[in-house]
Amino acid sequence: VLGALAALGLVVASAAPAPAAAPITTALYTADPAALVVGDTMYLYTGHDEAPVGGTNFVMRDWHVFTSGDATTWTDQGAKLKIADFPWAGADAWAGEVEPKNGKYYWYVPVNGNGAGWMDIGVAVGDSPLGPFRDAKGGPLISDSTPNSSPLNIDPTVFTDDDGQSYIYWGSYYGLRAAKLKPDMINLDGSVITPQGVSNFWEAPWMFKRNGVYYLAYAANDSGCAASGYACIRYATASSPLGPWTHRGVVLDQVTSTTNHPAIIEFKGQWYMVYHNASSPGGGDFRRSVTLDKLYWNADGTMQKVVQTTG
Ligand code: FUB
Repeated sequence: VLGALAALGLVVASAAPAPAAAPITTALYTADPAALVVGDTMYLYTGHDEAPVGGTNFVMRDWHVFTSGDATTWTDQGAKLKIADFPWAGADAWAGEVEPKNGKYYWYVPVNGNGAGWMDIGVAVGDSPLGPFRDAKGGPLISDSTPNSSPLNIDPTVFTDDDGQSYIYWGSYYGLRAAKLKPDMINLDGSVITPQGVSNFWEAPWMFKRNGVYYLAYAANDSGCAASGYACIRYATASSPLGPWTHRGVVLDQVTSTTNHPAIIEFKGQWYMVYHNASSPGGGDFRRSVTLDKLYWNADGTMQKVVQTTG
């Protein structure tokens, strides 16, 4: 109604400034958030961009953990995991995610395994959300030698259903893959599948469940939602954890960085879209910053498009 009145010139829009789209930190560049709520705390597990100004490639050597009690003020708990924690890996600390299970916390991360292929997925384990974390397996959980794992083994998202079964999704370059995890969380259980119905998947899957419905958000880079070279966040729903999926639309438009990477989570009764952009001072495609905005639901279980706070 207010919008209609404003269109008729009958109300003047409030002059109150929108709250700034504050990055979780300006002390370092962060990317690829994964969110986890434990008790009264939200944990963000992020990548760490260290490319120089003007850099044209990712320089990522470790992952940080940030904590907050109000989703506004964040504390950097430090680099809780680094490439050197995986003796078999050599570079590229890309987008990971932490999953609690069995009283432990499993941190799944893509790394350049220095093997025959390019990227592998490893897993570290710790006894608390802040670790300390150690390599749980002594080698990759997923590598180029895993059947059907091609084209690119990055961006793992792990989801545990109400019956205790855990699933891992991963992939990039239009290749999405999924598999069950064994109860030990460090081995795949059964065959790798290619989930069906995930339109325009590019990378960065994030899976969760709400009101009995499975949700898969992911980065897409088609011209229907993003300029050339950029990504938006699309999502799909399913009635079972391995699909088939039904595409539901765009939940986050493109941002100021070419890449984007979603984490969608409820914290203290409010849902959030956690993502990254290049909007911090000195930022860029390889000097990204994690930020978050509120996410709202429609009555039919679809997500409203997130309004990016621009400050
Ligand atoms: O940060 C490196 C890569 O860029 C991630 O793995 C992708 O999700 C994209 O954000």
